[in-house]
Amino acid sequence: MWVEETARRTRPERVVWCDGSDAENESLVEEMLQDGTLTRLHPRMAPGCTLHRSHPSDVARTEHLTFIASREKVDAGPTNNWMAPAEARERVGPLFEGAMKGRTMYVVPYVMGPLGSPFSKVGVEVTDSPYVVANMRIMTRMGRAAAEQLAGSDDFVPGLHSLGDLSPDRRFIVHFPEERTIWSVGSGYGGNALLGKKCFALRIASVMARDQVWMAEHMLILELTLPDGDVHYMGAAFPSACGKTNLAMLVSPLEHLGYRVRTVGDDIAWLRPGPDGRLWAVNPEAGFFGVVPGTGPDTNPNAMATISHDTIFTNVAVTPDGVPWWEGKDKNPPADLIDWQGKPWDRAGKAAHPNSRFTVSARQCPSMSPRWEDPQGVPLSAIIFGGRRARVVPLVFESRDFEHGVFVGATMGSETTAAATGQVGVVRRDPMAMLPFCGYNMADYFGHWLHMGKVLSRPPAIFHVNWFRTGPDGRFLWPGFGENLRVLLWMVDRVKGRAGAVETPVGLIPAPGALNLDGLALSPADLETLLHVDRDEWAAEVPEIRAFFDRFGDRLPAELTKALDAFTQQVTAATV
Ligand code: GTP
Ligand code: SPV
Ligand code: MN
Repeated sequence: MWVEETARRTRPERVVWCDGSDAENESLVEEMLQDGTLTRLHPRMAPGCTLHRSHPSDVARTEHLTFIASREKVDAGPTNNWMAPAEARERVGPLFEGAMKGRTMYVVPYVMGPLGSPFSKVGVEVTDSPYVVANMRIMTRMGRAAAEQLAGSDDFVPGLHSLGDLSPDRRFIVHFPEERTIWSVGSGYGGNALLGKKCFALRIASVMARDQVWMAEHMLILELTLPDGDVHYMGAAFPSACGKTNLAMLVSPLEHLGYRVRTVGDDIAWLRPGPDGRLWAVNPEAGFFGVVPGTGPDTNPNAMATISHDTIFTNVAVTPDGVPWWEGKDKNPPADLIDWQGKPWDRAGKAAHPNSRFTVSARQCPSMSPRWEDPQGVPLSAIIFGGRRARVVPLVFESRDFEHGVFVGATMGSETTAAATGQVGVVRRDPMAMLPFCGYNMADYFGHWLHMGKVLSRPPAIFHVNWFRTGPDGRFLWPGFGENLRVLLWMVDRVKGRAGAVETPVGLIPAPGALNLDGLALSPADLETLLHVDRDEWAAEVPEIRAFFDRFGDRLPAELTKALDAFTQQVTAATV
């Protein structure tokens, strides 16, 4: 009924119910190759790969055009754009009228979460973009399996998507949290258009999670195996383009000693309290929509293997014979490169767009954990928050307890990146890396986190990391990537109660010698800077954090006000 109603409104030339089969995908891809939506890449160097160039004004999420249409403004909260549902019907509704004239409307049923898992949820996206269909097929369990899981029930999240005219002036991504419905028009790009991802699995799911006592988080999930066979799972929330995919696919420099990392998820985690009082994590996605630039054999060899075939590349550069290229793939750009806009590369600007992406099935990733599709999920030993901070924030610190960890997450800041349109490199508060993704009032979201801490009898330890601290010359002080393992090992040792830590105003940092740096060429001076907690620098952060908290008025949980007061005291009080 919903599909019929949508078709009456958007008036497509035909309606196609997607089954997700190979044959269906092949004919879709063929169509897109014909009309130029896709270009086939080099048959030997990039077998099964295609390139899509999006409209140059449609290359990243547009947060200023993303709305929560709750009935009451206060339920969207001060950090979301709010649009009254009636206004959405008046302003956005007409953009769908006849929007699919002359186009095909695809009906895409999909499951978020492993098939058959009690925690999985069904969505149905209606879209006029075959590129979206091809991406959804990789990113979710799409087609017949989803229709089967739905099995005649009406318990699904409807998402209506149309490319419209791709003009940012007529672009809206609107979420109706009470109706659990999504409308997106005017963009074909990633998080704006693949409605299962940020729109459903984070914004709508966060509302469901609040009501049903679970959590929907912008987190990777990784598995860490120790030499004695002990296995630990960790969830890490970093803002967009701040290192989730890379950490999830980390190749251990100490693999020969039995320290190994495997991947469960790289972007989103659905977390539930288990009967054992621990927090259990499921990756609702089936693929990766990952940042391409910076992905190379030295930084992320697992991703390189994953995207070596059957991958959709969006907005990368290519050689004339169709070999994809991007900054960070290797040292020397090949001759005669064609840039992400399809023009000869002038070598002045970037060849690949800084937010160019790969879409690829998780099954192609050599580091997937055998438990990545476990219907019950995996139990978390630790949660890691992190941001991109050139200054102030140390490499790693541990919160004193879960409640303090919520304060650490609620106050985290990060420099903006190319994953969203707007200025890049500006520090903003991005609590739990959820600023653009929380579907309700963030003050209530903080309250929900605090509540979860009480529900869990064995809550995960909470840490904060920063891989991006720089020296005066602008160079990253920490080698990052695979070497981040060393920080994970300290965390596990802390969880097991066998690593030393030192109190600072922000939390506990590794005691001298507690970080395993064997075989790492890191100067003692750089290590000292990396772990340094400067009271004056942190004191300078306080007014901004306080101003951020003030936006929530009396809706902010009292625990957080108290924690900020205590923190302020610690960084401003005279030392003895
Ligand atoms: P989204 O998909 O937007 O949510 O991003 P993400 O959090 O998965 O970020 P990703 O892992 O794709 O990394 C983004 C950029 O940061 C890439 O260019 C990486 O090369 C770079 N990066 C990731 N990890 C590290 C690190 O440990 N050190 C440094 N210096 N750069 C890193
Ligand atoms: C992000 O921006 O956090 C992403 C990419 O993971 S997108 O799917 O566009 O949201
Ligand atoms: Mn993301």
